[in-house]
Order: sequence, then structure tokens, then C-alpha cells
Amino acid sequence: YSTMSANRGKLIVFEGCDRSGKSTQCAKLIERLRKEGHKAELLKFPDRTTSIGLMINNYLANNVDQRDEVIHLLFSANRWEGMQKMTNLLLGGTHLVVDRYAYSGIAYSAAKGMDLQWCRQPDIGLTKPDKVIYMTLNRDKASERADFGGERYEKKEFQAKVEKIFEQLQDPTYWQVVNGEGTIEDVHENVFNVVSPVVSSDCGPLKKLWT
Ligand code: 2DT
Ligand code: MG
Repeated sequence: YSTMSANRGKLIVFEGCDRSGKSTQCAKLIERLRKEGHKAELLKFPDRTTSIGLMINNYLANNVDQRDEVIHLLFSANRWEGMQKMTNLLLGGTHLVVDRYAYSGIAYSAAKGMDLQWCRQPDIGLTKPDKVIYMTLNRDKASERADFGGERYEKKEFQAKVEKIFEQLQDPTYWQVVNGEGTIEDVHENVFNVVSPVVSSDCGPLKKLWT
């Protein structure tokens, strides 16, 4: 695979609080990349289709409780179990658009009061995104959007804490903030203006997070 790294796909991650428009924009971006002739796949974390993902789903749906440490490690394990597939796709030239990643893992756990450095440890070594699109949205507007309040964590006060941690995690060397307010089309144009130069540039070999 190493000889293909010059033409490798790029890892584009969307992050942000609940109902900030991430999933809608991920879908729009995939559609746009494909229309422009790129190979592109959409991934989402948590991936609720695996057996670990099923445990996470039961926790989020409030069907079961877990110690904070346990659910944190399950979220991380859920990313690690996707790593081989992600690496293969990237090295094969497919761009990946990923709805949430390790930053959500840290932000939601640390917002409960867990130690941020402890929370970061299990995700050290995951493939590093080429770009993180951090979507912001006024919290009152977010909670007015459909379905808010259905799952664990979907509470205004908790989301405010999550947002604070996301702000601490922002790394201007590869993060770009995109305002989620405005029409889907307008936000998409802003997203695409950020992503377009990334997919057409040589980002070098795949890197690892926080190493
Ligand atoms: P979705 O609504 O996007 O399915 O997310 N979460 C997510 C964590 O607490 N840790 C993680 O590592 C990840 C990826 C964010 C479901 C909820 O799970 C939270 C919202
Ligand atoms: Mg959700």
C-alpha cells in the first residue's frame, strides 16, 4: 500500500454538539464529492451495527447503565474496530467523511467531569483526520431541531458543557469552524470550500492522533 500513499483518500471528520447539522452536511458532502468524480464513503461513530455498537446504543437509549469509564472505553473500542477498514479505504484512494470521531469521545466524557487526559489515552494512535469540520449552532436553535431530547446527553445544560470541551480540543492546524446556521445549501458551500483544497492536495502519509 505504501506506494499508493501519494494518492490516498483524505479523512474528513465532522464534529460538534447534537443537532448541529453534522449528519445532513456529511450526506451533502458525500454526494458532492461523488458528483465531482471522487471515491467517497460515509462513516459514522458510534457505529451501532457492531456488537460493541449495540452495547453503546443500549446505553444511549437509556436501556442500560454503564460506569463512565466503561462506556468511554466502548466508544473508543468501537473506533478501533473500524480502523482496518478505514485504513484500507484511505490507502485505496477513497475519501472518508466521518460523522463524529475521537473528539466527541473526549468531549462527551469530559463533560461528565472525567479527567480530559485520561479520556484522551485510549484514542491515541487512531488515524489522524486531514481536516476536522467543527460545526457550531446556537444551542436554543439546536434544541428546537427535530428529536432533541430523545437520547442520553441530549440536554441543553449538558450540551453547553460539551461545547466548552470541544472549544478546548480545537487545533487550528487542522480544524475549521463552520457555522451551522443558514440554509443547508449555504452551509454546504462553506463546508465544500474547506474540503475542496484538502481533497486535491497531497497530505502526505497517514498520521496518528496525538503521537
Ligand atoms: P449520534 O447522535 O451522533 O449517534 O451520537 N458520543 C459519541 C460519545 O459520548 N462518545 C463518542 O466517542 C462518540 C463517537 C455523542 C450519539 C451520542 O454519543 C455521544 C452523542
Ligand atoms: Mg444523537
